[in-house]
Amino acid sequence: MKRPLLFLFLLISCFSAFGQIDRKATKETKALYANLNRIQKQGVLFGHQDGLAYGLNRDSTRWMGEENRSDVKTVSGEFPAVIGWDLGKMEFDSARNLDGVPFDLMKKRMVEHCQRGGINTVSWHPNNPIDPSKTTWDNVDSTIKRVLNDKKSLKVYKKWLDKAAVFFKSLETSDGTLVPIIYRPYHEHTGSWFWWGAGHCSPEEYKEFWQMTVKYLQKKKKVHNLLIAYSTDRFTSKEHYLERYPGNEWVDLVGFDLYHRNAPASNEAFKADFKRMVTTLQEVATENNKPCAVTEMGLEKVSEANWWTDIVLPVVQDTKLSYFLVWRNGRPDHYYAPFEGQKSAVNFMKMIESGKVWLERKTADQRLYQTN
Ligand code: BMA
Repeated sequence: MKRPLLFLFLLISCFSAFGQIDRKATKETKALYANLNRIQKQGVLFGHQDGLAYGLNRDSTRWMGEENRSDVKTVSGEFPAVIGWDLGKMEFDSARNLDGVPFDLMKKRMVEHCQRGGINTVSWHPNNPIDPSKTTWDNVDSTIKRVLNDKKSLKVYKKWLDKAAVFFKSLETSDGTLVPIIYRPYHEHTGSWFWWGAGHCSPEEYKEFWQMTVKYLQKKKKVHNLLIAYSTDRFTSKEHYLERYPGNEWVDLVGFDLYHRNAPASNEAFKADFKRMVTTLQEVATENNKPCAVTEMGLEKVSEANWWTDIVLPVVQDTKLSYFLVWRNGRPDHYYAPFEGQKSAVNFMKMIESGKVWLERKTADQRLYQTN
């Protein structure tokens, strides 16, 4: 290769290695991607699923839809840095998602959160496109294969994607700027509890389905405010983690989901597993030039009073992780973040006071949507 050509080639590969996959992404989406890379190792952002939509009161009754409220804010004085949302039931034009969050409210809170400088991430637990009466958890075998090969099912599936595309493109701030979203499709696929899980499709089918989906949203529907996140469930090795990886041109951020169950008996085993998986994830992130995150985690009812500083902080601090997100405060027997009076609330603040885990203020200071 001639010198100038070689230089051009190196320049292009350098840009493609560090840029996000959608070349046409909005300025703010590109900035978010660049800033996620820039702030690596400065701090890990704290995230909470549905954290701006509902939660629990001191007496464990539920609240929903209040302005300016989040359980983390009641405990700490600030909102979480990252908020997770789910599109489940959007496929049926339902007014509320699968966990009862009105889509109108979701949209409003997403925009507000972005305007304050926080990050929104979206998952989707859709019903089954082969038989829409079956939920995400109904394990209809070979769904992906059938969607890919059957025109009618593909049409149903694309109609669902159309709805998500309309939603993503409607997320606008008051000055008309699109809200960047970390979109995390077909998660926990190393497990088999969802129709896209490992037991129901081959690695090749999963990859093809992923690529078709991302291509449809970005190229056909021209959704340009997405960073695409790949997130497995538990994995045993780097090879296992990458078995269904669709490729660097189809993924912006790498992550995994991992829940802590059976505490306290499992505390040490969980910590060791969590550490091992974070280490592997960082290797994958470094080798593929991607930011990384723990896209879902938690201990139900945060039943260990010192969970945050004994188990979480030692593993997440001083890593490349962009964020970790705990699951929703859905019911008195199903919650993952502290709320007023909850037994881990004091310890949660201790984690925040370490300065290693950031809530919204420190995150907003980084001006993630601006090019620095
Ligand atoms: C699960 C539980 C369910 C919920 C689902 C999707 O972990 O929280 O109650 O419907 O996630 O958000």
